[in-house]
Amino acid sequence: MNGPTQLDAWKKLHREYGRIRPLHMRDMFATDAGRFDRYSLKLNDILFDYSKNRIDEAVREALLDLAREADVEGWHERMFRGEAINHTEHRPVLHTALRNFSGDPVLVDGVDVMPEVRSELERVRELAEAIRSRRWRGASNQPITDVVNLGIGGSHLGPQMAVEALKPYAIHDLNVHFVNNIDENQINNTLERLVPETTLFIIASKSFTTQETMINADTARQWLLDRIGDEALLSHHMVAVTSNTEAAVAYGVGRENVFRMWDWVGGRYSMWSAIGLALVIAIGPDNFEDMLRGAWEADRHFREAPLQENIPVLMALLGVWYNNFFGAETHAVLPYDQNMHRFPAYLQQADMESNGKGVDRNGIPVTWQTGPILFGEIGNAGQHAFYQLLHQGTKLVPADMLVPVANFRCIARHHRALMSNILAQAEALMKGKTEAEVREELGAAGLPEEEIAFLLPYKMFPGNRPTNTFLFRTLDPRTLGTLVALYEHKIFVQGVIWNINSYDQWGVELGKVLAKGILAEIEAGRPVDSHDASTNGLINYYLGLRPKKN
Ligand code: G6Q
Repeated sequence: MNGPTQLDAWKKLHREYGRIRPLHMRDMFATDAGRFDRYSLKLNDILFDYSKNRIDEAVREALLDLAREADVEGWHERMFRGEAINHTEHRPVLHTALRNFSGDPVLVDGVDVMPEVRSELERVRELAEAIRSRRWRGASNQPITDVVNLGIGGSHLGPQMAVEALKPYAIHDLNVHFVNNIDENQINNTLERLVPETTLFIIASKSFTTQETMINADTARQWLLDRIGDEALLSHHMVAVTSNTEAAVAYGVGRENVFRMWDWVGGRYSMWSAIGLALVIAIGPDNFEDMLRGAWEADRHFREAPLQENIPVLMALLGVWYNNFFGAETHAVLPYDQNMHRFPAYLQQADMESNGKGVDRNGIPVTWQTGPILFGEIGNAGQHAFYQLLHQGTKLVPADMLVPVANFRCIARHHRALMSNILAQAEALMKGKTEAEVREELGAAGLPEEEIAFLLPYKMFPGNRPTNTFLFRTLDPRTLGTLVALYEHKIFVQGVIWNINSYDQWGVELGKVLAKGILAEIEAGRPVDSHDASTNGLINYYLGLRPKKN
């Protein structure tokens, strides 16, 4: 494909956009009682309502044509079959193999990777059970009470998001911490609450070279040594997850405590692998397996459901509709569940690192918009912060709202109020508030006509702001797995339509390389003039002020 703008469906969508733009969803609902039934789908315990979108049958058909013409189905088969669709790194993209319960082989270079996947999962299970059952003992024969995941990006965000989301499923006498940042505050704040003899570090790094993770690992290692003294005992307190086994062993991690990753799993798609070790320890192997099963069910749905009933395909197409035709720059993810508070951050990486690309699969700069700016926050908190802009600002911000029907420890009064909030917000964003409604409201409140006329423009809401609602029974491991996998596939479908490679991340490299050079200059400690004036100025200012002992 040369680019989506050449496709017939794209041109048709332009015409459809001109037709639908003046229409208001409020009227579409008023004239069509079947809209909810027609534009909502179910997958297991998840209801996906996409009826509050600026679409009708003709738009949906044109969007589905776009998916057909971009060969979305051909591409997902290529992915599932293990073709090297990450063409700039010459790699297959097979996070789906990590949750493949079908019994079918998954071939990479002609070799079935499933036996390895299963045996690694079994090793993860054994380690997690040893720690959870207190069989695993630290240097002074005490059980582990605290597990610290040292990792960043894809080796951090997924497990952390899921540990938070699945808190009700975690055991209580074991704390799981995450240290991703290189600033000394985070590791200091974490370590000062812990005891070396009862702490286990997971060095989670696919490459085992990432600066942030390795500096944190060094600090953790020294902290252990200062107390435990004997290097040989470190193996009781450090395990690693990496595709660079030899580097981990050379670092001092016992070979039997190095868990494997594969280069066909991208970092931001790796929470299903041993990178999820901290999560497995927290919620237990059976719950982790339920999460994998939930993801597998989403994989099957993505692969088998016809396009018009395919949730990730529809999520993707709606995103393209607003991104490329309405000119929306952003997409908001608004979970109404405090345990999902890291979900937007997780998706931010999954989406923006995957589809934040400006060059197409042929190496040519794109002339169409690619991935949106994704942001989000817990819904209720957002309502009292940035929803003002969603309702009355000048930007169109399509949003996903996610809410469980019940919580693990449900307090009915809380939950009823929560539900009323999400439903009211989605309705208000869709309907808005007309002049007549404002007049009536202010009149009923007894305001004089002059005051009503003054307040009118401020109190009106344009509405017509699209939302998808995900309503699920409860946030259990299976549902979380399904939700995350749906988003993964949505990202993939958008990448296919935009004709970009969603699985490389060259944009992350430049800063890393420059930081290395600047670190050397900082360590040398002499004034520099090798950069632009601003960078020179900042480095020299820092060198002049930094504490001399550092
Ligand atoms: C994800 C990216 C990136 C990566 C981190 C950590 O897709 O590749 O976020 O996960 O840079 O890398 P390591 O796991 O190699 O430390």
